[in-house]
Amino acid sequence: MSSVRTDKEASTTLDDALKPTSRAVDGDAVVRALKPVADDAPEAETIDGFHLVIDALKLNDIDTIFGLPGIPITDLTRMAQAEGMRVISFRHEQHAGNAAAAAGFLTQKPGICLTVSAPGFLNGLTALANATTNCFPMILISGSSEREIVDLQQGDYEEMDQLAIAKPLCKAAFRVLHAQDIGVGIARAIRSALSGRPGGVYLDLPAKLFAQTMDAVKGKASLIKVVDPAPRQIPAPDAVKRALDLLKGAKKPLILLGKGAAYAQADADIRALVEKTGIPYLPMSMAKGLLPDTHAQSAAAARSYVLQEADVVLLIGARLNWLLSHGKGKTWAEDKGAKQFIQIDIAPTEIDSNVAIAAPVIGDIGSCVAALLGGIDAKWAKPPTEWTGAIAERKDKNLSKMAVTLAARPSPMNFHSALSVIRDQVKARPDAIVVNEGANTLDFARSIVDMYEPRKRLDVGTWGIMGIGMGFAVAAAVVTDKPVIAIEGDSAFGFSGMEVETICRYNLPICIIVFNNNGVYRGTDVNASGTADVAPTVFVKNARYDKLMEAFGGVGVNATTADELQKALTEAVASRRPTLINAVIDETAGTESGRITSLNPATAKKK
Ligand code: ADP
Ligand code: TZD
Repeated sequence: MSSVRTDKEASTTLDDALKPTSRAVDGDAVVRALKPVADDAPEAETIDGFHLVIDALKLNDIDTIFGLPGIPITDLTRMAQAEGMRVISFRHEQHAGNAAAAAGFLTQKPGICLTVSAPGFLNGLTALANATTNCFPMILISGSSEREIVDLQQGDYEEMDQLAIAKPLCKAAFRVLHAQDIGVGIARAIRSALSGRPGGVYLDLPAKLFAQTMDAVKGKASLIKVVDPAPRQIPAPDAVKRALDLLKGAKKPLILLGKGAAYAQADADIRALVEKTGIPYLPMSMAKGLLPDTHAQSAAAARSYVLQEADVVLLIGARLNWLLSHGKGKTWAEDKGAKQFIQIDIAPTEIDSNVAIAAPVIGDIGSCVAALLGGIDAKWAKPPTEWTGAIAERKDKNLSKMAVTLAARPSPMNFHSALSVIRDQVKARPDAIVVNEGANTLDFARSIVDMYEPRKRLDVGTWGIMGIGMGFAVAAAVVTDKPVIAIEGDSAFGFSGMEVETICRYNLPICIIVFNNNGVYRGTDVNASGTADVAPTVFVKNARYDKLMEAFGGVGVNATTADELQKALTEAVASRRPTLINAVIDETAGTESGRITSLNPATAKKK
C-alpha cells in the first residue's frame, strides 16, 4: 500500500523540475512564484493550482482548514500550513467535516473540510449532508481521481464520480478543471454556502488541477474576493405589518427561537424584541443562551404548557419539523383549535411546510427582527398577566421540583446528579462552549444545563446524529479559544473517540465527560436468546474511557461521585489541559431512546 501511495504521490505532485519558492511577485504576498531550477532558463513567474486554492481561500479571510491528508491533497495541506493557514488534521474525515460545519455555524464563514478521493470523500459526506440539514455553511473540498479514467470507469486509484454523489446531499456542488477557474470555483462555493439559507457545498478538485501552472499575475487576477456573500434580505413592509397586527391581537403569544436565530448573530435585537414585547419565549436547544436561560421571560421550564396554550407563535429561525412535533397534534393541543403562526425565515419555501403560516416574514433574521422592533413603541401592550402569571406559576413549581432532584447525591451517580455539577460549572464559566450528544445524556443536559451566552451550545441538531462530539469540540476550541465541555453519552462518544489524539496533539482546552452507563441508553438489557452474546445495546462493563485520554498524554479521571466530578471538571476548565472524565453513571438509569421513545416502531405500536 505504501508503495502505491509513494508512486502516485510522486506522479501527482509538482513537476520535479519545479520547486516552490515563497517569493512574492511585486511584493504582493497573494501570489507565490515558481521558478525553474535550471540556471539558464528564463525566469517565468508562474503559480500552480495548489497556491491558487490557498490564495483564493485566504483572500476570502478563510484561515483554517480541517482535514485529513493523503493522495492527492497532502501537498495542499503542507503548503497551506507553510502559507500561514491553520491546518487541523483529524483521524477520520467525518470529524474534520463536523468541525468545519461547527466552525461555519460559529463564525458565519464557511468551514473548510479537505479530504482525499473516494473513501475520504465519502467519510466527509455525512458531515456535509448534516451541515446542509442544519443550515450550517461549510465547503467540503475533495481531491478526486482523473476525470478521463473515472468517466470511462477504467479503474483509477480511488475512482468515483464524486460530484454526482455529492450533488443530492448538499446545497450546491462544483468541479474545477482548469487552474484559471479556481478563483471562480471558490467564489461560487463561498457564495452558495453563505447566501440565503446557509448549507453545505461540495467542491471537486481533480488531482491534475493542483499541478497545473499559469502566469502568476494572471493567476492573481483570476481570484475573486466575494463581495457581500450573505446579502441582507429585507422583509416586505406589508409582511411586517401583517405579523405585527397578529402579534398585537394575541392573548397568549409565544416566541420560539431556533438555531437560525443563533446563527444570525442578531443577538441584541432579538433580546430587545423579547424584552420590549414582554412575550414569553422558548429556545430550541442550540438557541439556548441567546438570552440567558435564567431570564424571567424564559418559558423553558413550562414548555409543554406554553406549546399547548399559546394562541400566536412567532418562530424565529426555527422549523416546524419533528423537533416541534410538526406544529400539530397533542403537543400543540390541536384539538383546542389551531394556533396562528408568524414565521421569520430566509427560505420562503419553508413556509407552510407542516401547518399553515398566517404571517410569513421572509428575510434575514437581523433585518426581520429589526423591522418588527421598528413597530414596537412605548404604547405596545405587553401580554396579559393571566398568561405570563400562569407561566410563572408553572415554572416555579417545575424549577422547585427540579432543584430537589438536582440536589440529591445518589451512589452511583445518575444523570441528574452528574449534570448538576456541570450546570454549576457552566454558571461559573458562561463563556465555555458546551458540546452535547447521546440520548438521555442529551435530553437531560439540554434541560438541566443553563446557558448564558449566545452560540455556546452545539449538539446533535436536526438529525439527532451521533458522532458530532469531538469534531464540534475541536472546532469550538480552535475558532473561539474558549474552554469546551463535551457532555457525551458513552455510545455517542464512541463515534468520534479516536479524536482525543487530535485534541492532545493540538493541546486544546477540551474537557470530555463520558456518561458511562455501560451501553446505548443504559447498560442493563439482556439477550433474550440466552446465547453468550450480550444484548445489542450493552457495552463492556466498567470501561475506563479516561485511559484513552491518558494514552495520548492528556488528563484522565475516573469519577464515581459528584464531588470527584466537580473537582476534575473545575481543574480541567481552569488548566485548559485536554481532559477526559469517565463519569460512572448508574447503568439502570436512562430510558430507551431518551425522550423520543415514541419514535421507536415497537413502542409506537404498543400505544
Ligand atoms: P431549530 O432546530 O433550532 O428549531 P432549525 O434548524 O429547524 O432550527 O431552523 C433554522 C431555520 O433558520 C432554517 O429554516 C433556516 O432557513 C433559517 N435561517 C438560518 N439562518 C438564517 C438567517 N440568517 N436569516 C433567516 N433565517 C435563517
Ligand atoms: N447512529 C447515528 C449516526 N446517529 C444516531 N442517532 C444513532 C445511530 C442512534 N442513536 C441515538 O439516536 S442515541 C444513541 C444512538 C446509537 C446513543 C445513545 O446512547 P448513549 O447515551 O450512551 O450515547 P445515553 O445517555 O446513555 O442514552
